[in-house]
Amino acid sequence: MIIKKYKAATEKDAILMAKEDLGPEAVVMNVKTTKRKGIMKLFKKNTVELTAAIDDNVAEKPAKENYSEDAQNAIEEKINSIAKLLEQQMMTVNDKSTEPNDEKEDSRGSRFDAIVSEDTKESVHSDTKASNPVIKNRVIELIYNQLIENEVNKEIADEIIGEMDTENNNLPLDNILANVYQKIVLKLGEVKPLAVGEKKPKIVFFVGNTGVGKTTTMAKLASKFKLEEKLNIAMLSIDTYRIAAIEQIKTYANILNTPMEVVYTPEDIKNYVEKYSDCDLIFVDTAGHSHKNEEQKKNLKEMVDAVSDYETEVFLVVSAVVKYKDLLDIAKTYDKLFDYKLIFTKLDETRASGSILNLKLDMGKTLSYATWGQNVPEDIGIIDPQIVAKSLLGGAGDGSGF
Ligand SMILES: Nc1nc2c(ncn2[C@@H]2O[C@H](COP(=O)(O)OP(=O)(O)O)[C@@H](O)[C@H]2O)c(=O)[nH]1
Ligand SMILES: [Mg+2]
Repeated sequence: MIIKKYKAATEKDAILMAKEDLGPEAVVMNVKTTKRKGIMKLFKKNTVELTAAIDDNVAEKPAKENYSEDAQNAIEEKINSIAKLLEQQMMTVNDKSTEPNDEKEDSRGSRFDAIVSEDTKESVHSDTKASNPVIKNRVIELIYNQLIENEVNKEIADEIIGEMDTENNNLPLDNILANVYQKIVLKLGEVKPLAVGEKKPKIVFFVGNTGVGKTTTMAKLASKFKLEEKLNIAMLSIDTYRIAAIEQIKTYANILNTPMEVVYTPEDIKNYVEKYSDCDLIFVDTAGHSHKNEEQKKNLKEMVDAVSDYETEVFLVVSAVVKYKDLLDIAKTYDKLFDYKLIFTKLDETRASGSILNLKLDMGKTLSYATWGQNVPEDIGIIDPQIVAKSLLGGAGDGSGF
């Protein structure tokens, strides 16, 4: 694993620097903007500090050379928060308090104290007769259990842990944590939010099963792009199965003061896209139906194909609450129709965010947004692989902040 920091005037420049240095496979892990305050604003521009990483297998240079002090500090910070979570885990594990052991110090100088509490440390030491390899395995086992607890598929958890050098007795504990954390971040890959097209208009479809939050998510994004980015937006609805569905989208369109039309046929969608071709984005809400209904799937594909002359983007909206087997089934079904990016909804209703990692790895699709509530437009954000990784290692509370 190579982790490096880059400073530039803009995020784009920093990404370019990282990709030039580490290669195209480099993954952005963190972006920090330093805003100049007061009179300094006049003299110095804001700077962006970007942390990027690349897997050893992909990188050409050995990791150690590139492990800058800065980057190490950044990992330290993150590990501290993960360590706290692990500490809680340790506390609950197998609290067999036996005689305290004299040999408390870890000769390798690892940050064991930061990872486990004094009590647990003693109980683990006495459990294992101060045998360091066992302690390390115990930590790895805890991390593994945590991944499984958060519903990461067993094969994926095995892969993450299996890639680690568990035999190496000299591996400091914080390295183990940093390693797992980085592996997860890299596996989640580059996250791509919605962006305007090269030409106007770009047509953005929201597809997915009934009740997953397509309309709400579309309203959240429409609101952000209209109010924050001041873009021209139109809304179409092909959800003609329910009167209420059209009313719902009409309400949002009214609030946002955007045009809204109901589409019944592929011919309709073509005409409306033509009509609103001066818009930056045309959002299309689709009917919530079962992914097993062949007729509905055919109709949906016809609608998307009808505007294939334009730049289009499809978001598959999936609920994080749905059990993984069904999610995979849904994702595979839509994959046969068109390419898509993934939006996960209802992260506020589940503590387990494993399906984000599972679906990413099983389908190889790009992740984009996560939503964590019914409030429009607040409860939405671009998926942050760091937060997902942290939540998989310990839990990110109510799901907000993804
Ligand atoms: N808790 C929670 N509820 C949500 C979220 N997104 C949408 N909902 C709710 O889920 C229900 C169905 O949403 P809707 O957008 O109509 O789903 P659609 O059928 O896919 O269009 C509504 O009550 C929404 O308020 C979310 O992120 N968290
Ligand atoms: Mg809907």
